[in-house]
Amino acid sequence: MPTRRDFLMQGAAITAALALPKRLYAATSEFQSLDARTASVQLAPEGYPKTEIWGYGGAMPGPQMRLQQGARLQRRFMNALPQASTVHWHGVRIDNAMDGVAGLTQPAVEPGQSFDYDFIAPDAGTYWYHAHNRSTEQVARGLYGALIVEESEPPDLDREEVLILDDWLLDPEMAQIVPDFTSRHDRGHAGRRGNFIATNGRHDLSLEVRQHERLRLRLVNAANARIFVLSLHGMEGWTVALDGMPLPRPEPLAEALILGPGQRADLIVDVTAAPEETAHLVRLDDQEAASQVAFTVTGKASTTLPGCTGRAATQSGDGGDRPR
Ligand SMILES: [Cu+2]
Repeated sequence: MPTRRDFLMQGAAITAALALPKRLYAATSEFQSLDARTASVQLAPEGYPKTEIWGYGGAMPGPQMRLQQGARLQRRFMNALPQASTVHWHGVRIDNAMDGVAGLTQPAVEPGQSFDYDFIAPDAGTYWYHAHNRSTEQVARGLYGALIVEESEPPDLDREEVLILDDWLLDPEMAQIVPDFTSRHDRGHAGRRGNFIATNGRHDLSLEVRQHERLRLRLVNAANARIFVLSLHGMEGWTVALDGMPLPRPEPLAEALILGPGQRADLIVDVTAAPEETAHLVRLDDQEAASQVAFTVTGKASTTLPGCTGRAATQSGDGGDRPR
């Protein structure tokens, strides 16, 4: 007759056997997966067909990655695209082996295959990741996302927003991506310029803010060729970092900010527009101003902001309802 001890031992053995495949699985799945695949998204306004894109996680932009300075990022890239691809971590100082440049630092990852990216992010800042095989096609189809490396002592802000600016070349009837990525005309002119401009995949991105709120706007230009010329309306702002590098001192954004393809800029902005008004990140196209992002002012924040440096956070006493 088995003793209680035998039974327990047997139970332990069974548990161990059951645990074995699970443990093996766990050991190989430490990496979060980052898959690239085709997807349909509503890019053009409602009423138009959905646009077929290529996206990380089937989304555009892909998932926002956020980690602390000095932390480790591990992603298993799984390629479910009809083309070989890689992931490049734009601007991050990492080993060549992890830099994701097909044909230079690694072979392109074939459809159905995977590659493990594993690196430490040494510098805080605004970065982005994107495909780096046939980039003119793959980035234009939507393969990118933001990579935010947070500083250990963040500036005194109410909140931040990551804004990825892009333009898309869509056929005007079916709203599908024009599949000629090597047009001689484009090459001989200003590159592949889109006819449909979006922020975070939305042509009408609108965010709610409060008057006197201080935001960090992390801007990324993910377009192939478009140079964004930007200014602020209803907000006062400073450029505090360019391409992930902090500036020696904040620079007042008095005139236009020019953001070329691949570039990033960190702005700190104070909402000056009054409640019920709308502030804007403004895009200047050939002297014409258009709203790139609308900021609807819904109330007042409870502090006044004396300036970008040395924020004293004095109480304004104007009846703001934000918790202090
Ligand atoms: Cu890049």
